[in-house]
Amino acid sequence: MKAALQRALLYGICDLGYLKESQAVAVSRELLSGGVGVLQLRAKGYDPAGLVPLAKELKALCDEFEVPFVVNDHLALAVESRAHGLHLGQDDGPLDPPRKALGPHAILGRSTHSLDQARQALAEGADYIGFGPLFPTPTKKGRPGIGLETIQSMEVEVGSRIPAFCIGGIKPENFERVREAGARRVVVVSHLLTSDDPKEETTTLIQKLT
Ligand code: 3NM
Repeated sequence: MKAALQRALLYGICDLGYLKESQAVAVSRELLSGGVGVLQLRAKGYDPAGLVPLAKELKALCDEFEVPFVVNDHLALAVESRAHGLHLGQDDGPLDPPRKALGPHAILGRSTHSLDQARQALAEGADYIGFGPLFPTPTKKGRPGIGLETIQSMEVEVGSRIPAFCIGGIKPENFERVREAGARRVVVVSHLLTSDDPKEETTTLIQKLT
């Protein structure tokens, strides 16, 4: 799945802050049909033990599309669902334990919030990074936007080595500015999950990234 990760331009998140569990698979299928190149399950505040059946379904769905399935935060859930990868924040510890638990082919991602953190994630062996939030966003409350100024340097130093996905408050209104600032790959959450037609919106955004 690492080759598939390299091809990914738009990273989709099945975020249970926006979707009911009962909608999660159907909406994820739309994102995948529209062309997202990675799918993450994000479920802040949920008991991960209760998410095993959903995670297994999403893993099977991602296999169908040959797209990596990544679990946010919870190593045990990633192991149980045989996810292709795990996404960790700045405070979630080193990458060696999940690497050992998930195996050498697992995809390990790290959230980064500055150029320096992006460099560190590359140095510690992350397979990809998230870089943001570019703009303040209700999806990740309480974080200031880091702006667009450091995207270009981040792309040159880090994005040229591992996939780097800009994230946070990205929507059609600012998409062109984000692209012009140098972003090549993005994560879009609320805009896609609150759209009337997530598949169509996904396709539209991907066209703008190619
Ligand atoms: N992580 P939206 S920003 C999940 O900067 C997440 O690490 C971020 O959602 C980070 O597209 C973010 O709705 C939220 O703004 C992205």
